[in-house]
Amino acid sequence: MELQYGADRLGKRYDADMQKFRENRLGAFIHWGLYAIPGGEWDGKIYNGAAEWLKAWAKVSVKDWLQLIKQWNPQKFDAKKWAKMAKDMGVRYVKITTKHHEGFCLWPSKFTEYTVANSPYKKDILGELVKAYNEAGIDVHFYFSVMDWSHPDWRSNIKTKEDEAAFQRFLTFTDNQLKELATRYPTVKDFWFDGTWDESIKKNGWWTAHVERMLKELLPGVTINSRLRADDYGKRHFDSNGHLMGDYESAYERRLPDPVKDLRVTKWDWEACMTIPENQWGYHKDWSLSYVKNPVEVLERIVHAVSMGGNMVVNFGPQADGDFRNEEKELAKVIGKWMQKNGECIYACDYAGWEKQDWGYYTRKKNCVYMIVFNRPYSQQLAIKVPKETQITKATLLNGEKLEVIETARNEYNVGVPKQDFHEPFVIRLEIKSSKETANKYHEALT
Ligand code: H79
Repeated sequence: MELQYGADRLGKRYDADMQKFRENRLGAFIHWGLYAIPGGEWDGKIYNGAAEWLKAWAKVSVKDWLQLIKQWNPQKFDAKKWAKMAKDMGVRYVKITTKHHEGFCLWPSKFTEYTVANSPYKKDILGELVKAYNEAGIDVHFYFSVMDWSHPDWRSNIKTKEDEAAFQRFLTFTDNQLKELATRYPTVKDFWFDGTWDESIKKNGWWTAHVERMLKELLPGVTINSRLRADDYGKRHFDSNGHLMGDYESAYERRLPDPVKDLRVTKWDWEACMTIPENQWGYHKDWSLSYVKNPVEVLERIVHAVSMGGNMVVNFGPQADGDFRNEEKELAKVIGKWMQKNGECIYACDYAGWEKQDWGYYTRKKNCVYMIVFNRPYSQQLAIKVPKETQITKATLLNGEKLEVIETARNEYNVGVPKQDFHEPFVIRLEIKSSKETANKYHEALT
């Protein structure tokens, strides 16, 4: 099918910027906006829904909601501390909400009055964060919600001529904000679009293609998520010919592919994002209302994503005072400690192409295949099936300690579990070689 606004490219990008995006593998999301002030509570009532959607749940008017700007004064905010926390956690990039659905901008945008500049705090939060993260060697990605509840010209659908005119004005406003972000903060590596699911955007697929091109002209190498895009027929993420639009798929939100059945995702780049509670992105004062994942559950999702050739972004919702809640600080520390020891199996690693086993996940970097063991077997044997013409030459822990490898059948091995109990998921590094020499000691059964 002939498409004007479909995929710009077939297959993965392999330039240095995309390679860096991919090799980073672990990121943090920061959801920070006015919603951190009420923290899920409006007029004495606590709403269980996502805190950054509180305006919708409590049916607060735009005017009342934006009054919160008068209370935006995060006295404990210290961009350097945030950068240190991210660095200690081992994330290689941070995705920051420049503007969420509410419309409040963390930078002093010239195109709206609803920004940090008009709050008691006044300072350019985004600018401070970009500087601090970059100084810590961490890439900054911008989250940007196209849907903007604060803007009178935003429409969820186009039904009248008036809607059409308003929405075209809205798209121009959005272009201006995006150009502003790209020129004020030229070290930004990625734009991650959200709030693009409405009919109004689906009817203006041309604009999504235009935005991607515009940002890539302003910032060569920048990466863009698939969620921005809609094609000529309003088809999103993947165009009407089934080709991915944007540079990586961003549909995995609070879920992951099936590690056995969904291997098709290894054909393109993708990035998943997750919340620590069931569904809270912005700060919510009561985390007891839903299940909160423990650090090993978070780790498992990180490893699972990398094992299928994806990135994982773990979300944080800082408090209105500029500090992080203790649960998030603690989780970041635990993940960081693990990454410090085991990061070798995450950064720059990819799908290994080996059949998944019940003890955990494989990742791969060149001739090293990593086994990340989440389920320690009572048999004391970790079973492995290798692809044809692959041999395991060595198995070690990351500290170099050798483990026993036994060939058990054609293309099958056991690695003995280490004697020590790590009390956490542990990693085994397999060195492999490809060779056509197949042992002829195995006989196929005639059945
Ligand atoms: O920023 C975080 C969320 O606030 C945002 N994306 C992450 C990263 C997000 N939340 N929900 N969605 C995206 C999907 C939107 C779902 C919707 Fe609805 C279904 C919008 C309209 C119908 C749920 C139900 C929200 C309002 C009604």
